[in-house]
Amino acid sequence: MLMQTKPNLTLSREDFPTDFTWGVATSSFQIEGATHTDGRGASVWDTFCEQPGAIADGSNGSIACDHYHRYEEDLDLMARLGVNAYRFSMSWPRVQPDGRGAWNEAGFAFYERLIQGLLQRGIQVHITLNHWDMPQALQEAGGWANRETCGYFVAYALEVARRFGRYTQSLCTHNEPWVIAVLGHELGVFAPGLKSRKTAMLVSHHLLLSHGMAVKAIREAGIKLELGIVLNLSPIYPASDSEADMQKAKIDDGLNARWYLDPLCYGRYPEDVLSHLGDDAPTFSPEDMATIAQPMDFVGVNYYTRNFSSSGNPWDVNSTGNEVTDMGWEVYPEGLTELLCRLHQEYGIQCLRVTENGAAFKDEMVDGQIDDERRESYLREHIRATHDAMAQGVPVDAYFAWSLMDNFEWASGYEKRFGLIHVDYPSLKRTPKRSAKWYQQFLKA
Ligand code: GCO
Repeated sequence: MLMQTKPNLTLSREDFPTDFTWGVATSSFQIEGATHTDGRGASVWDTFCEQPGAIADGSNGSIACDHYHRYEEDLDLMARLGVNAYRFSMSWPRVQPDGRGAWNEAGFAFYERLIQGLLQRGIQVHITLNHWDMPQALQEAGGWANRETCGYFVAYALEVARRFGRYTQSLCTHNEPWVIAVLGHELGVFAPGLKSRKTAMLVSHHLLLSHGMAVKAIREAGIKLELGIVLNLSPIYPASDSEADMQKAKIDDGLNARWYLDPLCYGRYPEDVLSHLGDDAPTFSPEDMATIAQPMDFVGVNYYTRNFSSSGNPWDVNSTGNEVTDMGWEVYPEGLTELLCRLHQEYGIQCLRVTENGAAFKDEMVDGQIDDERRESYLREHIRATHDAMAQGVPVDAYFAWSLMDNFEWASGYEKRFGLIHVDYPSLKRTPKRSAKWYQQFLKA
């Protein structure tokens, strides 16, 4: 179906292929709560939240949205939205408290209830195995900096695929390896809070390697389901046309995007980044690189904004005058179109999914309603940007809004709200916002 761009006209669901997947996304640590319930082990984020000053509002994930107990209500909310897919993550320490050895049947039973609830409502199951909350017990044995963790991850991935593969549309190995490596191990602003670029780059290698090992193992086990990875990709632009800024933008793009896309798609690290890293580059073998480059059924893209690089400040957001969200991220839907086109043209990716897209804005409840027009507009503009890429022949087959509901926004705690559905803390009352009603209407049409 050749799709035509529809400049300035309101897009409707009919402007997309009938089999296009429309979903919402969440992650385990951000919504489940019940961190000490039914045998769940500690994750690195439970430990990180206890570090003084780590979380802006001093909160943690012990309750979050209490999705662990309220999942039926949340499933009904998804069904009322009219989505046909739900992207969520499995808490590794909930099903394997130590990250190796014994499985926790009560943990698997929760995900069984959740998955059956989705299927009963005609909602596709899209699971992420690692959305950052790896078992603390493994961290104490070196975590992702320890190559043995790759093997433990494969055992976990195989167990999940064996138990749930028949019900699952797609299985993503890692959500945003760059965030785990750089924010978690170089800048230390995310769990586990380490500050070593050399460690961060070794972690990124082990995340990519464990991805390839898991994909290979699941395929060799003959378990049929779509396998892929999810990357956070922000197109990076030079803050000016000076040579210094152009060079900075190139290496920042290298560190954020090409360091992951080149091995996954071409089986090699980018030479310019390797030389930029020098002794901080990880050691790796040709066998490692061949393992990483397992063919994938999809690549998920989490898109929020673009970034600018200036030789002075590597993450300087250029003052473009465009609207910014409550995270300080510029609203730039064109960046999503450019990114999707690049991924198809430069990397030949044959199945792309927008696995996260959304915005935090300060929500105000007035007479029991939240009139989040800016979030509605953000979603509408980025759905259009997705359509614009598809009209240029880019193979995108899904869009997941981030997020189903307000939740624990990592180091920002509960201060930043991304949900289509408002969560009142601590009553935990769910209230669909204007954006949820818009998405519902869009999906009904
Ligand atoms: C990410 C994570 C989400 C975040 C969302 C807003 O992409 O960073 O997958 O867990 O909450 O992106 O920052």
